[in-house]
Amino acid sequence: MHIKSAEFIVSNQDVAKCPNNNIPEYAFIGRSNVGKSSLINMLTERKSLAKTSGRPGKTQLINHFLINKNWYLVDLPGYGYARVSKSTKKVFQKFITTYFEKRKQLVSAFVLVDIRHDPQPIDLEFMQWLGEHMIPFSIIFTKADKLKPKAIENHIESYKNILLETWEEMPNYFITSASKKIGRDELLAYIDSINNNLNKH
Ligand SMILES: Nc1nc2c(ncn2[C@@H]2O[C@H](COP(=O)(O)OP(=O)(O)O)[C@@H](O)[C@H]2O)c(=O)[nH]1
Ligand SMILES: [Mg+2]
Repeated sequence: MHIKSAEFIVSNQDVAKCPNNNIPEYAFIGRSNVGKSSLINMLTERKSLAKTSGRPGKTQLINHFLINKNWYLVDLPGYGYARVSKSTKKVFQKFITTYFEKRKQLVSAFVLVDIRHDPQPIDLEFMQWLGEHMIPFSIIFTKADKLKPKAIENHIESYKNILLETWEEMPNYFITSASKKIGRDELLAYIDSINNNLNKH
């Protein structure tokens, strides 16, 4: 997919105020600092469409970007657990879960995880939550330039083994690097193929 245009449309915390039309959308989410802004800028070939920064947890907004005037790239805030008073129950921030529960235009989520790290409970729990809510997702491993090919292979293998303890099969995944532009073509082709299928129906 060639990116002809990438426009910022709107930011807000209220799912009800997200664009009200039938354009398919793809949501990017992960812990702060995972490389989400960098990946979005790499995909769209825009230097600062999504602001990158070393300061975690700054963005707490749902950001809609319109790509090629035919799909939305949605930049979600880094997730964390919400504090629920008098309870040790772990729940994700309300506006993130509300977004996924309510957003009919959502085609698929992309859950970003740093390829250097072992599976983190919060990432696994979030994937579990998506699964329970029947929300399709792919995993995007970020910062692949930080590891050698063999280490990437080993890491994916052990990640797979842990996921297979709860999943029947390994979710779809992509290996990416924003700095080396790895995985860009694969990811865009994947989104393109889904969009083309949607148009057929
Ligand atoms: N080596 C390397 N560093 C990256 C990559 N992507 C992001 N980073 C760095 O990771 C930090 C967090 O990136 P950012 O995109 O702001 O993460 P976000 O908080 O998830 O939006 C920054 O210091 C980036 O320069 C990558 O592909 N390779
Ligand atoms: Mg960011």
